[in-house]
Amino acid sequence: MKMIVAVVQDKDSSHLSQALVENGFRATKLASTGGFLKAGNTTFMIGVEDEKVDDVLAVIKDNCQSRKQMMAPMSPMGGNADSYVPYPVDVQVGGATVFILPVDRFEQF
Ligand code: 2BA
Repeated sequence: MKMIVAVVQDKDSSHLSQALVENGFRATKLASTGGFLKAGNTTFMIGVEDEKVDDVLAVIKDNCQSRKQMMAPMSPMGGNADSYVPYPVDVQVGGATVFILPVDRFEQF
């Protein structure tokens, strides 16, 4: 069994949840925040049998798209001056960042 951890943009999360349910996959959604943009995103935890991993990846790929996101200048006041960006920049945010982890044991009580 594998645990698929997928960080996706909030805009794609409802389509992805619906598609996972329609394809018979179980998932847990966690509200998360990107460390770089400090914007909300959604992290999916999807436990699946090894042979279904590619099917889940296909569903994720079909439902998550890469987009450009504007990163506004951030004031260093009260924040960390090291991360100060004095001008707006476009950042390409990926459709999904996916980690596939081995599961030692799975129990449900
Ligand atoms: P954020 O950390 O908010 O990053 C948003 C986007 O900003 C990233 O898109 C990337 O294009 C850019 N970015 C991130 N760190 C950067 C840096 N140090 N310098 C320049 N540009 C940077 P993605 O790579 O598609 O990542 C989307 C979200 O996926 C991330 O949001 C983060 O929440 C998660 N993520 C990405 N890589 C990760 C990793 N190795 N471990 C854990 N979470 C990760």
